[in-house]
Amino acid sequence: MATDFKSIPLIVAFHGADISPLLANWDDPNMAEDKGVAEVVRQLDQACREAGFFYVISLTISSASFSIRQCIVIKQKGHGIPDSLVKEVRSVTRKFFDLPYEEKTKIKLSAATGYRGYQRVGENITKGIPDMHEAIDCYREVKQGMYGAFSNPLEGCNEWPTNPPNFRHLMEVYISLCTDLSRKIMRGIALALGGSVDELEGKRAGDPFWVFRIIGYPGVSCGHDMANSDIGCGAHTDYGLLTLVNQDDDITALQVRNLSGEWISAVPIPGTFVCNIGDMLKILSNGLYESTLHRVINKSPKYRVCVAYFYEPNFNAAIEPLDVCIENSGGTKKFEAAVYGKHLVSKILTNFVD
Ligand SMILES: O=C(O)CCC(=O)C(=O)O
Repeated sequence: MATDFKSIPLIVAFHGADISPLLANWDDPNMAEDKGVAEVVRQLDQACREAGFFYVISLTISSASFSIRQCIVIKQKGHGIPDSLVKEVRSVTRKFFDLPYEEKTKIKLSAATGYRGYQRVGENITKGIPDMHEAIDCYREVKQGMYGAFSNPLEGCNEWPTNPPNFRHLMEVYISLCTDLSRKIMRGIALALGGSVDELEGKRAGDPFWVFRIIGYPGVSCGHDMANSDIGCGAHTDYGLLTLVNQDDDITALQVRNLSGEWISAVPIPGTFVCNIGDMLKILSNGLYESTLHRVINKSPKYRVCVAYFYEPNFNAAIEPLDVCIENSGGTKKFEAAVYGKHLVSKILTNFVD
């Protein structure tokens, strides 16, 4: 259950002041015994219990401009996602959304494309209300008949634009690095929950699905004819395990709801990802961790870009509370098993205007 947090925690594990112990030891079955890893795990646990949101940093501490006391730092040494790539991903995104509508809609999302591709402003809806954003939605490939009938709506390959020319390659490299980083963070979270280091692998998330949203939010001065609402993305929780948000450095728009119902801004911290946990991790943790409600309101006159990577369980995994989490939360199982792919498809089928 989330608390009345007033800011999003930034993880600072003082063993070299970063999460490099976790990244360096991720494939060591005894990594829990490393002091640096233990400190990162402690901070991940606290952040997931208190807020369900935290920042991880991909820069060296000296180049980051924020107060260390506010945050959780995951500094990456070697295995990380270069800051230049993180920025380039936002830059090509901006170039794509700058194109004329006729160009963008060449890769239009529809039921026939497996809900993959471009959607114009107002086409995505949250709880029935149009969102003031445009986006390209991508999913890990689902081949015909791969998981049975329930996955039919998502069958297909992604719709990539040919303009900007390097778009697809860049995004695919980025997705692969996000998958790698998320897997390592999830090993820390598995330990934080009191499980074994590979608790969230194998039949649960050993073959992780992913969702990828490339999003643009018009600024308030854009005069967009659909801008009859200021809600860029309505209040929602994420569906899977862990989200990595790569947001513009100079616009504060993402807000997270605390226990009292106050909206707390996830103020951009250059060189960081905002991370948050999703519905499947809430179930696995038997509610010890919250998939916290969040929304986006771009009050800036500037166009805002965000690229969100979602690390998910195996598509057909039946996700239910871990025994250790049932024990640690009073002994009662609070959630029935949910098949991740069914949860995802049910959400996608209600996310778009007809
Ligand atoms: O734009 C953002 O900062 C977050 C987007 C988001 O919450 C989502 O796509 O689920």
